Amino acid sequence: MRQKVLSLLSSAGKEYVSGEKISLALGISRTAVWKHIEALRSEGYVIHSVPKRGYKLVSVPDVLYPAEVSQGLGTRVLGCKIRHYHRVDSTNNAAKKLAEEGAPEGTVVIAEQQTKGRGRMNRSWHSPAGGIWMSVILRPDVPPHKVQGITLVAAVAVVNAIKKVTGLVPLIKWPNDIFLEGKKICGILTEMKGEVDQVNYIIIGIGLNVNSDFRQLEKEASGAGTLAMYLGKNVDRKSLVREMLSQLEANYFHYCREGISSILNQWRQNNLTLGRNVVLKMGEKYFAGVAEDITPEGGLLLRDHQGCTKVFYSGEVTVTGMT
Ligand code: BT5
Repeated sequence: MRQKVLSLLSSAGKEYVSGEKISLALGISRTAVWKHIEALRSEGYVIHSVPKRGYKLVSVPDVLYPAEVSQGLGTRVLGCKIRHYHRVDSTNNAAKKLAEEGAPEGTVVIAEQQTKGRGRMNRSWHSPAGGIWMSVILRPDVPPHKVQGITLVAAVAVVNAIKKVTGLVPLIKWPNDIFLEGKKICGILTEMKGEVDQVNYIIIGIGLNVNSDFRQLEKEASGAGTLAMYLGKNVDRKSLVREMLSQLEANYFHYCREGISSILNQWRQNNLTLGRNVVLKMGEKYFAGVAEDITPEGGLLLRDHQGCTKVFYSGEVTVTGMT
């Protein structure tokens, strides 16, 4: 109901809407209207009220509330349900719990802050206010060895969304880090539950540094950057979330229908790894060579200095120079 009160106020634009009109439109008492207005105010919405004229929505908070994200969201499936937290341990954990309880494909979890954000191999992911910490539940009909491909789908979607909303041009470092001018601005953590031959669900966790205080962020995660730091101003996080969900939905359904080849091409066009001399660290071992290509399964094809090629499915890549 609070959502409906909000929609009425926001569709009135700069006009006042009387309490009576809201109560008639929604079939609730004037006292109930007032209670919803107070609840909205406590969430950060600024609503002016003038006797005999009613209420006017003056400003909305910079919080990724489901009602705000959904407004103008052009997707069919992704974001069909959005769960929002001011603070949560990890949106991937929260999404996993929802997936276990049967949440449908496209369910999204968003948090303003994470207290135990995770990267790969249980590394920590620093998640202060001002970023986008979001997880999406997918239930694709693919075998488990194809899941890494969906990480590529997500990386391409995030890059396209950042380009469209900010004009900045980020690049992907294999397997799933997104960089701007040498700084890591985004990481993607894909987790899955499945049987030997079938995926039960996938959680795509996206951590994007948007407007957080970058000096503070750098202290916690050296080499990190934010979009605002490059743009010189804050970015509208709601538009960015909406664009990421639309791009992800389009790429994901394309991938399910047509396979990975066009996504791979987009990945190749937007990466900073291929064609470079790299060192790949896997556990305690190091492999040096030229990053030649990405495989349809998301593996990195490395040619060592003796000319032998090998495909790697995990590891840390450091770019050491041009070939
Ligand atoms: C990643 O791991 O890059 C994947 C990060 C995924 C985070 C999202 S947020 C929403 C969802 N919920 C979660 O709990 N996780 C996902 P990895 O490649 O392992 O990189 C981790 C490393 O990045 C750390 O060891 C730090 O060096 C660095 N790092 C930590 N926080 C960072 C930040 N905010 N920005 C840039 N780098 C960071």
